[in-house]
Amino acid sequence: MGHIRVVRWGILGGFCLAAALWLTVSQLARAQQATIEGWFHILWYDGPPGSGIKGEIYVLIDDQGQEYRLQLDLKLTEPFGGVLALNRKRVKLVVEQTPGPLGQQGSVRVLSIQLGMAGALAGIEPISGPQPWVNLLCKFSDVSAEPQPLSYFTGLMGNTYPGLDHYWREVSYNNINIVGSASQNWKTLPHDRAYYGATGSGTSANLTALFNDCTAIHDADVYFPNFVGINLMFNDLLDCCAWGGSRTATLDGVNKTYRVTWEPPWGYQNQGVMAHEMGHGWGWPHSSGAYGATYDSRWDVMSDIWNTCPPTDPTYGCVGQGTISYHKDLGAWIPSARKFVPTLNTVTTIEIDRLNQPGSSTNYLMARIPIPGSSQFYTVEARRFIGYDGKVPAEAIVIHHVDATRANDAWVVDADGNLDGACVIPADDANCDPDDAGAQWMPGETYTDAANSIQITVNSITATGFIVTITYGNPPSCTNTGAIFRIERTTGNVCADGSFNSGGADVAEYVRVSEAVEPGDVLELDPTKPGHYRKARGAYSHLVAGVVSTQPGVILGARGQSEGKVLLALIGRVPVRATTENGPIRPGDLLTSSSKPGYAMRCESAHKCEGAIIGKALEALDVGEGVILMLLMR
Ligand SMILES: [Ca+2]
Ligand SMILES: [Ca+2]
Ligand SMILES: [Ca+2]
Repeated sequence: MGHIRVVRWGILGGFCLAAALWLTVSQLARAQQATIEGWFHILWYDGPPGSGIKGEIYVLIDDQGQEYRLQLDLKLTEPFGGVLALNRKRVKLVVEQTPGPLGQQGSVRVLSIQLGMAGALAGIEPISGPQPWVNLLCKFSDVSAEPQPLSYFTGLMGNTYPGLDHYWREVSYNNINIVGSASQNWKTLPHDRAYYGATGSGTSANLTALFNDCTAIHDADVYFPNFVGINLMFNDLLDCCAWGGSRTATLDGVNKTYRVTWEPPWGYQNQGVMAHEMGHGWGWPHSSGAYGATYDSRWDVMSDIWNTCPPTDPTYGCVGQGTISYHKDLGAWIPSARKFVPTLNTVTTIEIDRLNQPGSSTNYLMARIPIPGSSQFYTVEARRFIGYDGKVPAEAIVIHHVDATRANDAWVVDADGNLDGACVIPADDANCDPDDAGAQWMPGETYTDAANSIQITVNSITATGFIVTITYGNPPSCTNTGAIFRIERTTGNVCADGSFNSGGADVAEYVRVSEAVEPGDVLELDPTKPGHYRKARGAYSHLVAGVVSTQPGVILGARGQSEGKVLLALIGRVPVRATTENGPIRPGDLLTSSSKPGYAMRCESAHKCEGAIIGKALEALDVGEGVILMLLMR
């Protein structure tokens, strides 16, 4: 165990002076706070099948190769855009020592972060071209087993299914390959498992010592700067886990940040684990459902490998599925022309092609929908059974909610789940399964984020993808699409550039009645039954509302049950029952209610029937009762 060396906080005038100012760990206890400087790395650890063990740790590697395991509140990383943005960057940290050791190096708690010069390898960066990795096979001095021969490792990196060169070419759309990768045969480490903290549990493995010694015993045969990544393959268990991430080191006289994985036998004996750990090497985090679990999403090689596994490959065990569009986009493998980003206040229907082995060279591969007023966004992608996606849970549209300020950036959006980050069973808002029907967005289904005015509707399945309509913000209805007649799927709006032409003569609305009525009856509000109408009763009724329609041209309020309702004419021409009890009716006479229920009569002056006018007579009625045409008025 190396002692913790720190620089007294506040004294440091320049990094070049640091060597003279190192203090020992005992002095740190008195100094309380200290500043350390070096390269910030995220290291992800993954337990064997069924263990559910997972997580990530944050380390700082200083220029002497010393590793500090950091206790880091992710809130401190928010100003930088989240912890991924700091990965592999030069940082200066104000820290304080915490009482107990965490891992073999002890632990320091981060109080503040200062981002230094740009990293040698960005945490998030485009990845393209050949990405050669070297496999170093290292035996503990007290374990003689060689779980696989050298030829196995050569095949694992190969370009036939399910070799990792084949895998990464397919998943990256040929943006990358691992041509130039090499494997170095078994050599024996200078120490036994206990020395390296390889206890088979916890996070006790001394990753620094394992890295230093495994690279040292192969140093004579390998020129490390030729490689982007190093897979450290051990012949027995480490601690709980396989590890993936990165490390800054000076090898062959060159200081460089390498993508690194630390593998127990069950790691390299499953292609999917290697794909997952190399994904961490690219800088990708885990993805998951919104339930605080990590290995629950079968949509992503960076989540659940084991449940998509069967049947296993006879040689290479569990074979990984593809990865999600968020991660492919981090690698800049999705051209901007194939990434749909909606404009605020629009409705757009697009075709999204399947994410693995796309069937078209021009369709969208993903939609990225920013959540207004935040750095969060949704991704929308199409998953189909093909190639490495052959065992995803379903052929469906899959939506992720991405927040780079949390540990698992991307969470599956699950209709029968929630977004509160916890699995609470039993609870009607959380079934804790991000692979089921709730997470599979099928034709006819719509995801709605009402708070952010975002709606994603799956319209149909195509030969190689899905048609999806994305409503973003509050689009004006009937936006000009160029079509002269259209029905908007998401809103139900009917839009036409021409006029509406109908055979009917009035506009009517469905209303409830409290008694039987006939077309032509004059109706009034029923004061004894709120929300209902009845035949108008009494002359000059101020409750009059209209006339029961005979043949309406436009009907309002047609949604829902029409039982117990009649059509009340509101505007236009309509036949009405009338009586001459207030004198003969002439065309142009104002009409109001009469003493006979449901009948209209002449109104002798507008003043007298103010508030009680139904309309204007269009036909005459000389004597008695009859039906005449009337123009509705208010
Ligand atoms: Ca060398
Ligand atoms: Ca679910
Ligand atoms: Ca569904």
